[in-house]
Amino acid sequence: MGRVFSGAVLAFLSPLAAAQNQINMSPGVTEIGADIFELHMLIMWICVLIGVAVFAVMFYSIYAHRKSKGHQASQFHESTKVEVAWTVVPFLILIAMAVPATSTLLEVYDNDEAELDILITGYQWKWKYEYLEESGEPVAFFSNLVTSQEEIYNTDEKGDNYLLEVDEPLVIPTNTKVRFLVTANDVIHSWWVPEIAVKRDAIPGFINEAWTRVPEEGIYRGQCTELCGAYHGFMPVEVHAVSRDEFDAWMAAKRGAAAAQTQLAMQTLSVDGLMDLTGKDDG
Ligand SMILES: [Cu+2]
Repeated sequence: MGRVFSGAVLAFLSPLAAAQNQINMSPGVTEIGADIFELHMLIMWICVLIGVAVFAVMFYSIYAHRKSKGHQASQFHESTKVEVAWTVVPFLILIAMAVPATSTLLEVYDNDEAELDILITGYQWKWKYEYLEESGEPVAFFSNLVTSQEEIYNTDEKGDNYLLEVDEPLVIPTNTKVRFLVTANDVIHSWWVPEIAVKRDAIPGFINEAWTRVPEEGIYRGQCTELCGAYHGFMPVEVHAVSRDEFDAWMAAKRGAAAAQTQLAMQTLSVDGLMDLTGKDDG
């Protein structure tokens, strides 16, 4: 019922949609994002209707029953009927709002049966992404802002992705349920990518969960959305959603690079170890 209602309202407002989306939240590209958007519109229109009805009655009463026309204040103190009405009516309205809100929330928090788990850690002021998989070389990397200091401080000409571009984006496969485990290493951050309907606080010592299933390939951008210090505005999120094949190829390349690095580290270690044994590292 909620969907039909908000759908009708949306259709009625469609000529305004373009202008409206400049200030309204975005439904994004995911199914869950569309559900959240519908819920938001439904609740907003219920609030608008209540506001219009209450103010209409109030303004009418003030005008039509004004003292200068000889009206007296009516006495309804301790009226059981009125008291029951103003308790029961809001109660029913709240129940009507709680039903769609709860069903959407249950969907948002349904983190089960994810096909890919990614640990996201907030740092002052960058993000770390770790792909949690049972087998294979672990893949983990930091994602840093790449907007130049020159562009930030010395020019008024800002690029299209000003402060929203990173050196290593998070890569996820499309049409796959991806679960994010969100935490932080220093202070509270928040990982937010509106188009894929994920916004979760990153709190040191806690792991919060979120998930998405992105149907379309594309680049989705977001930001840290919890004031986390001087460079809070300089830790963007960039998510690349790619086809499964492309993702597998990317993962294989990342694993290869990670393996090479591990090998290099082992070699360095063993050389150091040898030097320790022979005592030749003192000079
Ligand atoms: Cu932050």
